[in-house]
Parts: sequence; structure tokens; C-alpha cells
Amino acid sequence: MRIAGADLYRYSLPLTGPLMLKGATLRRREGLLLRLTGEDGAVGWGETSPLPGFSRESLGAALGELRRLAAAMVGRDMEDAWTRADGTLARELDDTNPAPSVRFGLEAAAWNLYAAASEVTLPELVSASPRDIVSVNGLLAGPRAEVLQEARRMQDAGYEAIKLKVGGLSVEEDISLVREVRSVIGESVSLRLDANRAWDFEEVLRFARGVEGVGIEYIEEPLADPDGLKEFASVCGIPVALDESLAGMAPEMLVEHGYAGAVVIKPTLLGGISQALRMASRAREIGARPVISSAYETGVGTAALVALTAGIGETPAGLDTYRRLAEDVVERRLPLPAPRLDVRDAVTRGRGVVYWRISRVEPPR
Ligand code: OSB
Ligand code: MG
Repeated sequence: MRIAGADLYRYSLPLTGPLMLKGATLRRREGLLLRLTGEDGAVGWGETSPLPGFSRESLGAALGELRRLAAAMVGRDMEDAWTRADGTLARELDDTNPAPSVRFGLEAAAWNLYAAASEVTLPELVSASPRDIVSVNGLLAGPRAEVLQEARRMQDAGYEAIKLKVGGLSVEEDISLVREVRSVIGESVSLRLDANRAWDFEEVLRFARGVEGVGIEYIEEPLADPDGLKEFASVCGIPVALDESLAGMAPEMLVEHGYAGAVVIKPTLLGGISQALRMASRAREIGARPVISSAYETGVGTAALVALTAGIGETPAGLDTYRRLAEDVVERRLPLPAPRLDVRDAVTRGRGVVYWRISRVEPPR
């Protein structure tokens, strides 16, 4: 199947409120969409949305790279070896080494185009037997009263897992918050924590002692100095999940992190579909759960994450950032927030981009 066209668009969407990220406050979410067109008229969309505070590439730099790579796709013939974790396209991109968000947008557009042209779905390209339904972990952050109210709502709504941000308060306040959240959600909901590298070793030990018996599925990145994670995992009862530590890490390096209980895989930050799949299979090799997660993508990017989750099979996935977008580029929003998603429906919605919500960027030269 020959690629006949590559078109770039940008979007800027309002958020439900200011979004406080490491060193940045976002008021709108901005990013790029790539549309690849096949000579038979099939189209595939991909999203490139570097996240300020987390991505190293700026939107401008991402645009420059995506423009060049997209232009080079036109006229090429896509075979099935393209849509594999170690396929033709993935190996080419290993050499070119574009920024992670650029690689995600390019791969998602190519895989989606291939799926559309060959009348299969994106989840079926990822796995021969993808899930029909994926579950989602509810994301909890903010002031105590809001967190507790939301926790109650999520428990009522039937969430299987809830992820609570910690590290923003004193260790003692965080301990009581975690205990209160547990008592609100009951024993049957899995509780995940994310400290975003807030603590030193003494603090994390104090925290671990304080939450003993609470039942924590895992804690993401508890330590400011990640060199201490292995020791933390061996002395505390709480499984460690890697997130920030994965940025720039080659998937084969995961073997050195055998202590990890989970691996949080964000394709926008880690380098697209192929890197996500490689990371997921290395995670399984070390006995860690691969958890696909979002980084405030639109319906286009989030639908690709749903497809990946369906293919990789581990749920609940971390897709609750989507609720922070007050508008979307797709005609029918993904039905989030929700504890579960129908995969086919989400993937279909992710293809329905509305042109008046996006603006065309000068064609690649
Ligand atoms: O700290 O895990 C984080 C999103 C963007 C940047 C950083 C993070 C996140 C999330 C994603 O929390 C949602 C999730 O993992 O459930
Ligand atoms: Mg995290």
C-alpha cells in the first residue's frame, strides 16, 4: 500500500482548569496531528503532543522533526513488516531517533493507516487477540476534601483501581490522606500511588511505615534519587513502579531493574508504539506489570493508547488525564471519565477528527 499524502495540523484546546505540571502551568493543551493518506483513500491519524515539564522537545522542535519525517513517508510502500515492534519503520526510527512525541505521532499515523487500508483495527495489529474492554484507573490529585469526595465517587462508579498523587504534603499528612482514601474506597479497589520523586530515603521509609497494612498495589517513583529504588523495594513491602526513570532508557536496560513491580509506559514520553511494545515485553521478562498511561493527549492519541492497552492486555490503564481536556479535536469524545471503555468504540471515535477544530500547518517541503 502506497502512502500518497502527509498533512500536518496543530490544535490548541482549553483545559477544564489550570494544569500544574513540574515547572509549568498549562492553560491550554497544544499539539500536532499528522494525517497520512493511502493511495486508496484510507487515512491514519497520529498525535504528537510534547508535554511541557516532561518532554524535552518543544512543540516547535517537534514540528520541525515531524515535518521532515512525514514528508519522507510520501511515495513509500507500506508492507506488513512496518507494523511490528521491530519492524521496518521501527528500525528506521531507531536510526533517525526522533523525539519521543514525534515518534509516537508518526508511528500511530502509519499503524492507523495500515489498519484502515487492510480493514483490521489498530488493536488487532498490536495483538492477535486484543481485549474488547479495557479498564481505567481513576486519577486523584488536589486538595484533601476534593480527593476524598472524588475517591468516593470513583468507588461508587466501579473503578477497579485508583491512582493517588502523593508527595505534595508533609509525609505525615500524606500518610493520613492515603489511610483516609483507603477507608473511603474499601478493600476491593486497588490503590496505586505516585510520588513523582518527592522524597529522600528517610522520608520514604517513614511513609512506608505509616501506610503499613493499607494495601498498596505499587508506588511510582518514590525517591528523588532513583539509585535508592532497589534498596527501598527490598526493605519496604510496597512494590515500586518506574515512570520518570524510563525516560531515555533503552528497553533492554530494564533487566537491571528487576526489583520493579510495574512499569508505567507513556508512549508520548517514551517514543511511540514500538518502544511501548518493547518496554512492555521487557517488563514482563522481569516480572513487572506494564501499565499504558497517557500524558494529556486528545481523543486521537488517547484512542491509540486504548488500542495499545487492549493489545498488551494489562489493565487498568492510566488514561484518566483525558478528562482534563474541556474540548477535543474529535467529533464524538471518548466516553471518559469512566471505569471501563469499549475498545472498538474508542478507536472509532479517535478517527473522527473535526477539521474546524484544527489548523493546517504549511505542508512539509
Ligand atoms: O506522573 O504519572 C505521572 C501524566 C503526565 C505526566 C506525568 C504523569 C502522568 C499521569 C498519567 O499520572 C495518568 C496515570 O498514570 O494514571
Ligand atoms: Mg508517574
